[in-house]
Amino acid sequence: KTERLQWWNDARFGMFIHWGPYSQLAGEYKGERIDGIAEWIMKHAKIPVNEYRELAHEMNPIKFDAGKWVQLAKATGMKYIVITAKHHDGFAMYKSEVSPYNIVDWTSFNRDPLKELSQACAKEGIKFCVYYSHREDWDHPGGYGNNWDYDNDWGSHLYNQENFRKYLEEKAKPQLRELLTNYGPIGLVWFDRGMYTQEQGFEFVNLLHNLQPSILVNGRVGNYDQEILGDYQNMNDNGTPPGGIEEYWESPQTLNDTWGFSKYDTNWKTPEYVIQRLLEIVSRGGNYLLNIGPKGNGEIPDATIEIFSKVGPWVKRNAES
Ligand code: FUL
Repeated sequence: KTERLQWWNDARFGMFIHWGPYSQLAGEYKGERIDGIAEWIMKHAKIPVNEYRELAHEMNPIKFDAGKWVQLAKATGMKYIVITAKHHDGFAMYKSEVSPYNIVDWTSFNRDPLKELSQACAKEGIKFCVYYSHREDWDHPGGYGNNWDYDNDWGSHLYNQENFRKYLEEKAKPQLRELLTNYGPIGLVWFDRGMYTQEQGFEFVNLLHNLQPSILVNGRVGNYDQEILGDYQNMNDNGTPPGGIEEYWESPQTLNDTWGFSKYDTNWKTPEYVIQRLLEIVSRGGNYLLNIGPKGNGEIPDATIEIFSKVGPWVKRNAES
């Protein structure tokens, strides 16, 4: 384990990227501002699944430039990139044979952004990693959270073990197999929101290790009430622990108040704030996974570039060996 974790432990600073059809909605639905984290807009605005599917057809990120994204990470001193291959909305941001609900088959974009990013990362010496929402899937009938009875809480009371198993076997696992087969070596897979049972979590860890033995798995793969599965521990969203902890750990944080792009969220952190977090986290032995939310058209918000352009030189001067 220590050996597998070496690159990650040396890295300290990574770029998280939340990007999907929600980015294009940008915190607005039918002309109305929708509050809350923008990648959750489907839930927050109660968008019916068919309507969300229609909206997803429109995604066409013609300004997407993998080279630029990876350059930005590199210039900011980040050593790995974790991009949403599939978030809770169930939409795959890569060419998938498992379901046509993916950026290549569902939109007119006709390019596979993950392929381009993985290649740009390989070229620049940045570790390419993917986020995959393994439990939550609001599009598949068996996925967690897929309860369109919006007047009720959409939580686990409607969870049906049989349908969920179907979702795991016919979507989540096959998609991870694709990701681990078609994109070269992947540094780590970032799972989210835990699993029902520890056994189900193990199934994912094993699947990954069979395909790429040196891959890392983040700390949100298993059942949250049990011992942490995966290679390291994740802090809560935007959370730093009060003191150092013994285990390897990583703090996912975002640059404003949302992960996916929202045109309404301009509550940007300052470069000083980012540098302070970096110092705080690194001095306590952790990794800082800092999120950006590119726009639906593939552009990175100016404010993000501006902040990173101040952080990068500081990191280069003071923190990189
Ligand atoms: C959370 C997710 O529900 C958010 O949308 C985001 O991806 C964050 C990093 O993790 O649990």
